[in-house]
Amino acid sequence: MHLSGPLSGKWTATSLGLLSILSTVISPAAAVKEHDFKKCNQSGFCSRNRAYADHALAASSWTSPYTILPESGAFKDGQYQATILKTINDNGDTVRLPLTISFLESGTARVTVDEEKRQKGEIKLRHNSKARKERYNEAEQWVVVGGLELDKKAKVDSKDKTQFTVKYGPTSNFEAVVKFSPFSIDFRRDGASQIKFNDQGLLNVEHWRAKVEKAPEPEPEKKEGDEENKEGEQKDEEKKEEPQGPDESTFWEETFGGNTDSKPRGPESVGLDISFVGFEHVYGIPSHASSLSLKQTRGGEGNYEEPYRLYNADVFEYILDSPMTLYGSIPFLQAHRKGSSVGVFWLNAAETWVDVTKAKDSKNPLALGIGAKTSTHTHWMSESGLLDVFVFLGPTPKDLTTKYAELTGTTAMPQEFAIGYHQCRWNYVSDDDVKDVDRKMDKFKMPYDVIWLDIEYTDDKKYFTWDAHTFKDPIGMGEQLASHGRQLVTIIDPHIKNVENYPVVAELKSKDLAVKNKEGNIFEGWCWPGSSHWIDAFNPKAREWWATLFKYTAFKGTMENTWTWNDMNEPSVFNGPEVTMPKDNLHDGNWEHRDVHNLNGMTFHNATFHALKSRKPGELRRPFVLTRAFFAGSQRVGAMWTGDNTAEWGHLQASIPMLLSQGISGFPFSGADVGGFFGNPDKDLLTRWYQAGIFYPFLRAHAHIDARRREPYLMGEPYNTIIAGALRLRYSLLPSWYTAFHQAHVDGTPIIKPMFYTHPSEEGGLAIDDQLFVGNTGLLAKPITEQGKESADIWIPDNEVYYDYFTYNTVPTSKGKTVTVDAPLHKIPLLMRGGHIFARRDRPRRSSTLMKWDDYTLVVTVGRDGKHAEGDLYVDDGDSYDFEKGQYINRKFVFDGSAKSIVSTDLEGRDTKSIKEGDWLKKMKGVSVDKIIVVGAPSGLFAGKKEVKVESEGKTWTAFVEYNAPEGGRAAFAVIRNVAAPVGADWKIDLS
Ligand code: NBV
Repeated sequence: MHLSGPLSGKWTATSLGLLSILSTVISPAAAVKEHDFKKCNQSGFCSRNRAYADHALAASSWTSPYTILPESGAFKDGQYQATILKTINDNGDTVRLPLTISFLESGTARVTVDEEKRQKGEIKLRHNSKARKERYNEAEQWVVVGGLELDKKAKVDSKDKTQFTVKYGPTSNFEAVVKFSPFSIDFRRDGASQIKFNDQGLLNVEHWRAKVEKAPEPEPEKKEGDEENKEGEQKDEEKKEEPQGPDESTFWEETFGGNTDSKPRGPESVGLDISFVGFEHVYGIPSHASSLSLKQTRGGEGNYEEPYRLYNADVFEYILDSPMTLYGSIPFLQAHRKGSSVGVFWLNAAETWVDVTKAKDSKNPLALGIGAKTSTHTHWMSESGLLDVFVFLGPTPKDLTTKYAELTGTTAMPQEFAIGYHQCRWNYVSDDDVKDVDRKMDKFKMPYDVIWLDIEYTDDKKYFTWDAHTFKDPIGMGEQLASHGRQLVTIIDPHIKNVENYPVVAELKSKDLAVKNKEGNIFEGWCWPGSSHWIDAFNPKAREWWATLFKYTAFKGTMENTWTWNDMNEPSVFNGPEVTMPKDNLHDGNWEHRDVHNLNGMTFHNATFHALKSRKPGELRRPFVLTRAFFAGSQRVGAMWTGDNTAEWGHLQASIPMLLSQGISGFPFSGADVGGFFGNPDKDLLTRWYQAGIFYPFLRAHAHIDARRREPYLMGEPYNTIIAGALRLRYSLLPSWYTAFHQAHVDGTPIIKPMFYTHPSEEGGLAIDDQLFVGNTGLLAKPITEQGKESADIWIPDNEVYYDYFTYNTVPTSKGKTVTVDAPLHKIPLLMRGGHIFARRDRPRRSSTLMKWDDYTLVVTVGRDGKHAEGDLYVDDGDSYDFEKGQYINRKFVFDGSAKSIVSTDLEGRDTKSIKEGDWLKKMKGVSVDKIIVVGAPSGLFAGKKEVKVESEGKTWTAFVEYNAPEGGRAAFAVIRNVAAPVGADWKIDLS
């Protein structure tokens, strides 16, 4: 039992007093397995919506009861507003649902369906709840940061009694065909349908209603033999006889695992079918331990039985290959086929499930499916809130990530150290322990930037305090780390220990800043500290107060190199339903937790991000905060990791598609615990995990408190050397990683990219999710994730030339083929695609900070034509916000075989000389591109050459060339040394 660790570990007298209570309360959490989380049929609204779908799809003639009242509609300035009438019974009674379709300048369309506010008194909440009565409509305030300008050029192109068509989009080649009855929308690009809403008639807005107290049903007469088949068959029989209509048993109350959810507003879910016409692959909606290309969810061979679930939860020992929910959610889904990428963003923060099915469309029944295209049908179901969906019509994967980023924001530009290696475990037990690990990493020449402290550093799980016995001198510890440019991260969770003499909880209570229970009193639940309260980070006052706690003067023992880890912010509540908060809890503004659950983690992460920004007046540094729970928009405030994985090969394997999915879903600053959190990896597994981990945008090793110590230097030889080599490879490539982060920051481009993203026209790559490209470097990695495997089969997406990263061997390839690359334990399968230039810093150092002023090496991989390669490099001070004021270097490098040159220019065409240089830019004048390695060097340009001329800023000088002719399978390569070209300036190398 894993929880025995922290309990048996280090408990003081007071906490031991809690122990017996705690162990009974938290033991359910300790045993969390699949069955501790709801299946769709255990969630009232999910099963009602699925039943609705079954009914609609089975009926020979199903008509969706939603109709636009045409006379209610008006189109103005890029927006259509109307009322949808939902017929709710055979008498023809209706409810009114305001509909807004907005066409945005970016070419994105937005469809919002609300429910008309009732007259005061018409709807009474049950239980006298204080919950708000309208549908939750504030998700936008948390998630959307731009891109909402209406497209005034969008116009109604045609209209008749049954439908109208709006033409919109940057080149007016997008159309929305809106049908009145039943209501549906067909989104088309260049005249061809791409996405359809309510085509299957599954739109379902569970309108608010008053609870009708039914007289108890008379007990059915008992007959002999009834007992045996009571549970199963008889219930099924009853169901069959039931009159049509939803199962009302969970309308007003719902119980799961002994917890009852009082549902003061009754049923209020929203559901909609969204079809992707002619698309066989859909991706996204993380986080799930599943493949990148989503599976079908309605059963059948190889398919899931359950919908993908999005309900942020602390899933203990999560299982693989499952649509089960995990710690964070992003309801952004993309569909892709050759020639088209489209997507939808379902902006709803309540519990959400998504069914995915695929079907062949055949217009001609005699065609027997021959030549038919496969379409993917998705069915979205959320428990409450608005129906609010953004539609992206592509046509490329990059268009989708860019437009999505316009709405939800991009990755915050990280501290440069944050993309180095992070050394974590639960727990480093004392400041001496931390200092010792720090020294040993140096001794074994393993670079690292950050060491982490988990919950045991605190005084009895009281955040913002230190255990005075084990962490006697946190500042001394911080200073040792700082002396070689290293950082410390301390964990701060959202549960605040409910105990006497703890000023933090006293203030939380006295200032009334905590989450409330359904009665409106402070919510009390159980977590690591025992009895706890939760800060309500939805409340602006709570966020202001939170910021005061992080000031260096308040959180004593922290300093400029201390940063933060937010765990358990789903939120994890050990004695709560599904290990989280009761849905009828109340947040700021009296919104029910049900409405905002998936946003909760982000609000806490956001509060910490802003708190770190205001630790000291005048200090303007980029914060680093890691979060476990997240939602769309979390990318703006930090990094995430995939939670508590296990030290098994399967988990190593699963990490790659999970992180690729994060990347295409707008939150690329992501990682998985290297080594696996639970259990003990053997040395081969740990080594392979490091070799894979160096391709995670966020690279952190972590281990459970019960796991054996596994700092990489403890592995012995040859493992130590191999792991050190992998870490050094990451460090030498940091300039390229940072450049990729900058791209993500600018426009939402993923940092690591799956094949469908880089090669959208190659059908063979659409389902591949075990290899990746790093940024724009052309580096193609396929980490080994299987035990004992000593080679990798890499799928080649195009007809470019590919070189082995380490040997410069040209791999025999052609488009669509798989090449087998040798990968004994010490070797990482890593190829370089021809046609790229990427930057490295080759001098091994202890931390990224110490590499700050090192010169650069450029690697030029000459393309198959022997003539061309290009790439870029972004550099800034890696710490402040001065980059927002032009204090950065952004270069474009071009190797041109015809012009016989390698040239560096400003990527944005800025006149760099006119930029007023701050200290950092001034100092960067002394930093050069000093070495250039040209792989695939054309002999015509390099053979026999000893020197080349370098010109920059009116001066010329000589650099030295060493040419190596091809040998065996190895490509020709040239090394140009002593280039001494200032990295921030224009320069040219003349190869003539
Ligand atoms: O704080 C302890 C752990 C932490 O190490 C881990 O990374 C988190 O995902 N935390 C969860 C709480 C308990 C885990 C069983």
